[in-house]
Amino acid sequence: MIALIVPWSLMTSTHAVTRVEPGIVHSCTAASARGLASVKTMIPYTPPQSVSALPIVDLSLLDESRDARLTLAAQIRDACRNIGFFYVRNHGVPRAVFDTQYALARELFDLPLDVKMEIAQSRSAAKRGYEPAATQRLDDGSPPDLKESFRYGPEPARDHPLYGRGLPTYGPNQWPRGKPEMATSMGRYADAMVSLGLRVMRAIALSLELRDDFFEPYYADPMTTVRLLKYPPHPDHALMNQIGAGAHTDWGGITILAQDEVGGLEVRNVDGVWIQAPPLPDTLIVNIGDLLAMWTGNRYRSTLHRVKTSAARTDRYSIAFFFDPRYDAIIERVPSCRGEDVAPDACTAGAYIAERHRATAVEVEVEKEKG
Ligand SMILES: O=C(O)CCC(=O)C(=O)O
Repeated sequence: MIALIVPWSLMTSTHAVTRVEPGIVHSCTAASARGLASVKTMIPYTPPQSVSALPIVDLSLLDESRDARLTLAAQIRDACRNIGFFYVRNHGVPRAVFDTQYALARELFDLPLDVKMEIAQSRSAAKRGYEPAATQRLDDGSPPDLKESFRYGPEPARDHPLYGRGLPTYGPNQWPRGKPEMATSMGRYADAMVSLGLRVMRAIALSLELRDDFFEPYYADPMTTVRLLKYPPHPDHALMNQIGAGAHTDWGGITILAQDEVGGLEVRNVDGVWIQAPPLPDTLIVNIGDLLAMWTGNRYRSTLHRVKTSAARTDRYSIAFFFDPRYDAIIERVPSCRGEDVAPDACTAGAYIAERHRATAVEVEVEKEKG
């Protein structure tokens, strides 16, 4: 791996992942600055600029010359500061991988409701499984979302210290009965996204004037979720302000989103205007989550977005991949985003994600937990 630039970051050695006792909850406001106050700011805070369309970056530049990598880093830096979203082209994942995954999503969502409810996410402390419509309220000022979803991800080994302790992602997946091939086929998608996620995090590290492998220790054993989403056509019975997915920010490191051709994703720019994020051929959308914003002292924006359901009689499918740091990583400002002024906040990644799950779940009957 090529370490580009960063004489400054090489002078610092404070970015090791801090581990805490598994399961201990750390509040995001309670943690201390741990003696970082004397470090100079490399990347100053600058107010975001208003954009009317999401920028597009070419990820293949990551494998090219030093100048090409610097160009990519600068484009990502601008995108993350201004809107927190960008399209990625030349991401390297073959189209067939997405075709297969969409076909599997259709097959899963087409199952009878009682079969899907056998694998309800409410039965899983690891937050894996099927979520029926109206069981998540991403915008707490609006009615529950119209989408249905299915979450799964790479399964840690059963002797993993965090496995089965009731923590998000560190537990078994739930697969629909009679579909033994689904785990294997969907696993290929997750593998492709993990590889891509690591590449994107390298590009983001460069954009923050850090070594390109800066985030790797945090992602050694990450919280990783693939979420299949199905949005119905906008129903006649929808309540006021009830849409596919209410306005929200994502919670973790980055999200990599594949969407079909229907459209409906909107992102709020700095002027408060909702701009469209339509599907563009052969691209994916990457957006910054709350933890990455925290890592940067909010120089990078974790931006509100929402999904409107279609007025046409069409279902919309999308596949979100949430690539979040390991549960017990303490997230505090990266060296290039520390200032002399304020004590940086810090929190554990897992505690933050667990709290967001709790805060957005609509009250449902919780059956026996599977771990
Ligand atoms: O389906 C989409 O386009 C966005 C999904 C999303 O925002 C989410 O799952 O957090």
